Amino acid sequence: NKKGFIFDLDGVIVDTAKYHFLAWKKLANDLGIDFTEDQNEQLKGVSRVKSLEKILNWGGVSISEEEFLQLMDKKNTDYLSYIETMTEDEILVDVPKVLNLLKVENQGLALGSASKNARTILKKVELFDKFDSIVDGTNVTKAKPDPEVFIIAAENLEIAPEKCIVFEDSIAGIQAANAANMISIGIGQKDVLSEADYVFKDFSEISEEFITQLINK
Ligand code: B16
Ligand code: MG
Repeated sequence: NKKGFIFDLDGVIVDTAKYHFLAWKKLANDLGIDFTEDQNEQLKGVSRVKSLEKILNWGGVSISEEEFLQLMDKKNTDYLSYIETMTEDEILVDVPKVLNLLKVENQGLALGSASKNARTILKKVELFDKFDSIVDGTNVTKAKPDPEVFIIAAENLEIAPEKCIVFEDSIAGIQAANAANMISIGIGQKDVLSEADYVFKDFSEISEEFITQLINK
């Protein structure tokens, strides 16, 4: 009884949102645009291009295509300087426990992230070798809520979408999982992730029994 378990990265495995926040805030402020934690929330699961478009929109600022590309580059260089300092201490609570359990149970394990830096981050926190397949922002053409990222992950695992389970912290990601016909598990707040099949605050709330039930479903 083999299922595919697909994990989002930012907000599920590690909290890189705080580094995205610092880098986007610096960029926005340099352009004279305010940037709040609340706005950062709205960028979760959203691609780099879409994020910059949103920030410019909020500030009512328009720039040339060339400057747009330069700013994206600058943001990423700044973001990577934070990633550089990451260690396995930054893996979110009980993630290794769940990954190890799934491994022991011989389940398919994949990463499904919008980030183009996913592989770098997984290496920093020493989880790169845990996944049978890694699908990230460099492998997709359509961003979440489009299901592409999760569909490719299922294909790579050679497991039908209906037999896949997705862990996601963003609304767009839950919508993508639902559109892919997969079981969606929200990691975060129930009121925010109301479209998910199940919601847990974090992995410490997910019991071994629950995982076993998912495997045997
Ligand atoms: P990058 P996820 C997403 O990661 C982040 O939630 C989102 O805030 C970010 O803009 C996006 O990756 C792109 O990241 O600039 O590194 O390519 O949650 O899909 O793992
Ligand atoms: Mg996320």
